[in-house]
Amino acid sequence: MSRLIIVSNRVAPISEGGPAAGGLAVGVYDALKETGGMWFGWSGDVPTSGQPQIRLEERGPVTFATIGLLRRDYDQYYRGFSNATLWPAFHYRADLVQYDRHEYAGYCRVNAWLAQQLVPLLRDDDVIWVHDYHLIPFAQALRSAGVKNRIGFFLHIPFPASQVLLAVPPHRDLVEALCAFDLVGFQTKPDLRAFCDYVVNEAGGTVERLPDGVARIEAFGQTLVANDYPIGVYPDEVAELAKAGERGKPVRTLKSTLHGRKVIMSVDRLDYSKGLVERFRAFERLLDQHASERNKVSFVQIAPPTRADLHAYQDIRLKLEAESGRINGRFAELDWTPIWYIHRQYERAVLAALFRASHVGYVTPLRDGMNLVAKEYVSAQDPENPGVLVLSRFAGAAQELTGALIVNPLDIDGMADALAAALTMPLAERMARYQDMMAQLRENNVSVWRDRFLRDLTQIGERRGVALPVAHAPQGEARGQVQDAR
Ligand code: GDG
Repeated sequence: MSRLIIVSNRVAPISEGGPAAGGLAVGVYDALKETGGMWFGWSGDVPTSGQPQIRLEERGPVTFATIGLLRRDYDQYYRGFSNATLWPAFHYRADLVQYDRHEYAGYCRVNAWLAQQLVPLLRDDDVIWVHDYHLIPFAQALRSAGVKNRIGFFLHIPFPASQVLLAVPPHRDLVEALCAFDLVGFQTKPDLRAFCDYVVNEAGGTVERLPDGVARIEAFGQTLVANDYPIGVYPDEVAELAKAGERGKPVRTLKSTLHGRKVIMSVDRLDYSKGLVERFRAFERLLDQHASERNKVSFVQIAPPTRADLHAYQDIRLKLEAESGRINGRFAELDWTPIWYIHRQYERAVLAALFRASHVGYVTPLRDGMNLVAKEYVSAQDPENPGVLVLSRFAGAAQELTGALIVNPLDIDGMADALAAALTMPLAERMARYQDMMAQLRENNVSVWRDRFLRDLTQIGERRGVALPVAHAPQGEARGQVQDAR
């Protein structure tokens, strides 16, 4: 069997309880710990002198291969082009996009350098799976170094509509770089459609839907395939963690402090894409317009810090501190704090137990590739007395978790009404919604995600080599048109 090589910007430090905050790390680690293989990427260190050297560490079936980044590389590749240009653009925040051509040059340089570091570690039959927006030029870089292996790419964040992508000056180079992979995977069908739309309408390429639903793309002189692969969790594992923590200290503390009040729970990296300000305001609106909920419910927002050296992240932090202070000042009583805003990280097991102890999971990003918290919240519930998920329509997870109360995070009144409905929902309806979502989560767990992607990647020779007949395509579906996925 071929060895699996995972490449991601950051190789997450793994503690006993799994990786710390960050969806990619959680999903990738869950996938890799079963197959074994190598995980290659940045160690998180920024050495101040000397050339960074690769460090290899074996842990069970996984080899961690990590390397530091020099300060200039960190600034240009990671903090600059990846997180100040691509992240906001891909989350539809063209207003926050900052672009500097030196940073883009640094982004390409670091991709090439990382690829050169990986090459000596590769074997001929390795399957290489590259993750996320930091590493879009990685396949081009490996190919220039002579690597012939199969190389797949999975984008964890949304792929934006063409008109938004055009805000990133080197948009064409980026899509051309994506086309150098053998397989490109997206979280949802709308992301896949947006990519195909760019290929056809901006790059003059062609898209054919193969009988099994995969898109066969020709563009920039390359042939590749693309599809949607919604990432999952291990719902039963999360449920066990949550159950085990039911009588643990964090849950006991929460319950004794709340004196029987209900809990609305949110957990997000502190990121402007997660819609936290709108969420705080909708909770305020709930207290305004549903006065019976005052002093009956608290909203707990856990938001571990992330990318704190970027302006946009300092701004969102200040805004949230101001909003939570203002709302608490307005409604708090001697015995009741409406919003608990906690700017720190917790262990995975503690989070699972807190999810189970709360009545509403409040997950309302403005844009999100998938959102694993939504899936973890549902998984953690007590099947006999489950909580209700309130979920943004702009999270990829909303495509699957149709048993949630789906909201538009810009509609503050609508979100307040959904919270009120969630807090008063009868048990029978909560159970029906929970069962529906749990069935979906079990059917598409994280190993299904991994296996579907790797199966398609290993079949690529057949798909790319000869143009497979589009035998079942209905008449009129000419090449060059974007056809709907499956
Ligand atoms: C990206 C995409 C996509 C959060 N706080 C703590 C903690 N977490 C864990 C959660 C969850 C993960 O981090 C966050 O995952 P999300 O999916 O919600 O969001 P992103 O980090 O933005 O992830 C996203 C994902 O990649 C996977 O493809 O779903 O759309 O943006 O697992 O539980 N974990 C711990 N302590 C915390 O305080 N241990």
